Amino acid sequence: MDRNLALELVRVTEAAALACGRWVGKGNKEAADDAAVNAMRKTLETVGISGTVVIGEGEMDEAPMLYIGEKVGNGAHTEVDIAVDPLEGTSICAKGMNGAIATIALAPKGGFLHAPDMYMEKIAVGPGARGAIDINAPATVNLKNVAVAKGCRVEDLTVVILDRPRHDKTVKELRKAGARIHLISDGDVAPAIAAAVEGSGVDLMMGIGGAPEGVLAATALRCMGGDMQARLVFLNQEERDRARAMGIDDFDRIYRAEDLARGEVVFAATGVTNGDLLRGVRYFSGGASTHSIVMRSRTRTVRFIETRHFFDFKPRLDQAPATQETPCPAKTF
Ligand code: VTB
Repeated sequence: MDRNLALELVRVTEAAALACGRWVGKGNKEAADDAAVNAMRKTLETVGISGTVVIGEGEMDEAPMLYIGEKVGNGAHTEVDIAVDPLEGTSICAKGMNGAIATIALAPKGGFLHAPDMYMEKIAVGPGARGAIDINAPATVNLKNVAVAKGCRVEDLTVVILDRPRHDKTVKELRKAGARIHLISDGDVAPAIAAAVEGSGVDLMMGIGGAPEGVLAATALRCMGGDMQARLVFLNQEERDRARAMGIDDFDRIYRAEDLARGEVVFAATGVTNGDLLRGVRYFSGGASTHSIVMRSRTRTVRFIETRHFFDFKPRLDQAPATQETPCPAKTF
């Protein structure tokens, strides 16, 4: 895979972040998502690939852009599969809260786990705790093992977990064990990656989130030598049937990062709002700055890129929105 593709992908996530960056705090998550999707799709047209979206915004009829099966890229001969989340954390963006990112990942054909848009239980750590996690073990045991691997105390560890009723028991257990907890309202891809970044202040990401987000996180962790275990969470028979139709027959299977994202993979993300991993889009007179991460599994080179964009010279990148408010629904599961 051409290594320059990595930088091409940053252009794609930058464009998405700049587009939805204008919607931060405007209370309209659909519009923010639309802006990111359109910008990502447009920029992908310039990238030298023949890509197929395998993880995207949904099925063709429910998502006009970047739907699963959509062909993207300029038609060059490199055939790849694409996973996108043009705005991971739509509610975060709409509320102007921390942790929204624009992200894309690329794998050789067939490299990403093919699963429905459903829940996935995940535990992710950085290279320093590789081999220390076990999704079947109690949270306390994982904490102890990660602490030993990292040469610190459980009290020094920070665990990021989605703030959902389904995690109440785990959160209680983590607190009892003495770990520090960072509850997040949405967006579990960025903290999984942050766990693999020395000095980010995040040691583990765990809990039940989206399966597509799990595949994106796994791609990034493969590029960083981090470790992840995951298991699909089926809520009903329909989900089992859909998964079976996609070739999944072992419903209890534990997936490692290497099973979720196989072969030579590339990952890029740009911050939309500030987070543990990336800073958000910041505007200045005549332009804006973005903060991105881009990496490849082949070399494990991790680049953080700070870019200054000047709208007088790239007017396409700046899209000021009309104002409109849509409430963000409360979480119950
Ligand atoms: C996570 C998170 C997403 O969905 O995967 C979460 O990363 C899981 O679903 O940003 P619930 O919201 O139903 O708990 C998001 O929060 C939104 O897609």
